Amino acid sequence: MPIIVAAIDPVTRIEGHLKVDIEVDTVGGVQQVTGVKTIGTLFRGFEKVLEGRDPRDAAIITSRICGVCPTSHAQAAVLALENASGMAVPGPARILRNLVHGACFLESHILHFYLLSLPDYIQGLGMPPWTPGFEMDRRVDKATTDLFTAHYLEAITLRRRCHEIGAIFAGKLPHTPAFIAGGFTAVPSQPNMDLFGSGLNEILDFINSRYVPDVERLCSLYSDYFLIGRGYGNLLSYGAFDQDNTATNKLFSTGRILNGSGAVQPMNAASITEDVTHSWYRNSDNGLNPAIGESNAEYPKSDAYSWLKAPRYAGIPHECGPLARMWVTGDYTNGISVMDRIRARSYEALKIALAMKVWLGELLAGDATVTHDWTAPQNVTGMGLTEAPRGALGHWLNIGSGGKIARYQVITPTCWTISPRDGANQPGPLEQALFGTPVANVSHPVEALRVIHSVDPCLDCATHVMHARDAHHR
Ligand code: NFE
Repeated sequence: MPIIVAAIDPVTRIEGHLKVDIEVDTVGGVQQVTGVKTIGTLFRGFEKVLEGRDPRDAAIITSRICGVCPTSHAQAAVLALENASGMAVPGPARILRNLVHGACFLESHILHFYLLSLPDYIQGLGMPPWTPGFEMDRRVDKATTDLFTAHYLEAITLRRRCHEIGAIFAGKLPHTPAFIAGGFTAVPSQPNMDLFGSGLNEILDFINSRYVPDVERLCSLYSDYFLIGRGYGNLLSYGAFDQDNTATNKLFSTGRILNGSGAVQPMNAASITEDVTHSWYRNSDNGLNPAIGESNAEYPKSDAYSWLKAPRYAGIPHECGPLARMWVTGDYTNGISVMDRIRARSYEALKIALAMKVWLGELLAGDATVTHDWTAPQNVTGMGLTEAPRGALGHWLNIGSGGKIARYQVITPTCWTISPRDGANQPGPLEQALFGTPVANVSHPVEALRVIHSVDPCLDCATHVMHARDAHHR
């Protein structure tokens, strides 16, 4: 049978602009994905925007990279500044950051399951955004569909509650101004802590009574998806949510898993490089560690097909995200697949919400020791590693002799997971996960879409700016 080529362009129900080209052929009697390219269609350019600016602007500006994980960018930026000056933040600042950052994770995970993934499986309401959609194997009966749909509508309110409780301390969400180098801008008060606590209880109740049971329902209806979309099985976590001021006791551990098994491997940021062989960046900047990284666009460029670079750890592709975090931390080791990613994300939401209750209990009303003064050091480098809802997030910066940003590099989770091929011709993690995915109807490749959505792509985080005169997808 000839190879059939399909483009999912744009992939909908993600953040940002992603195109996925797939080739489908019949192998061993099964029609399946035999070739794939994941294509980031926009240039991000925030690195260039930051050059020459006051380092304290970094948290405010990089938050604008994305509306879904802005708090994670603020956190990575202030960590990079504090790392550059060798500063630790006061305990209450660490807790307040955790609470706001946690609220961001809960909002994003609820969004992912109900609004972005669920329409790949159930009929829903006969109206946009449920229609138009791919034809698919509907396995959910009417009563269960009605239940899912009712919870979908509740999820919209609960997402708002997540932003509301975060904004109690953050001032506003998304794009909080409260994360500053040296600490946090708000002092907790008893009424604010009570308000946060009651909102958090409401969200925790939704996670316990709706989100986790709904995920289990979907897992049992589509249990074949525990065997689809595995990929390399290489998992990466930078770790996040400091539980004390040691910087080693984190809710999510730091480390890596290779090929889905074995002991947790160390993670040393010196082993991270960005390959640009198949990316629209200058080949002369190939393979740099982000501490000395460059983002110089080169378009057109032969053999290039994405605006995402290809981050590699010791040359090896890794996926990141909730499954990686939960695995490295020892909380989830069932498997690596579409359904495992969805299930680990829901368990992670529960773990974070419960941890937030503990952190809230550690705050003292009126404790005003929330920040230290931060003055820009000169001729230093800094690195801020944290986790965003979609996985490992890193900011690297150099501060020059004038106390201004001389260099800035961002590697987002989506850059890891949705990277293109590298110089060794190794596919990116999502590309690898798509190989072998069975596709029943190539005009409606919903099976591929389920694999894509399981990693929750955010191309906003990965790529950004388009030229108005030249804005078509490639
Ligand atoms: Ni735009 Fe983001 C997260 C970051 S993904 S959502 O989570 O950083 O690359």
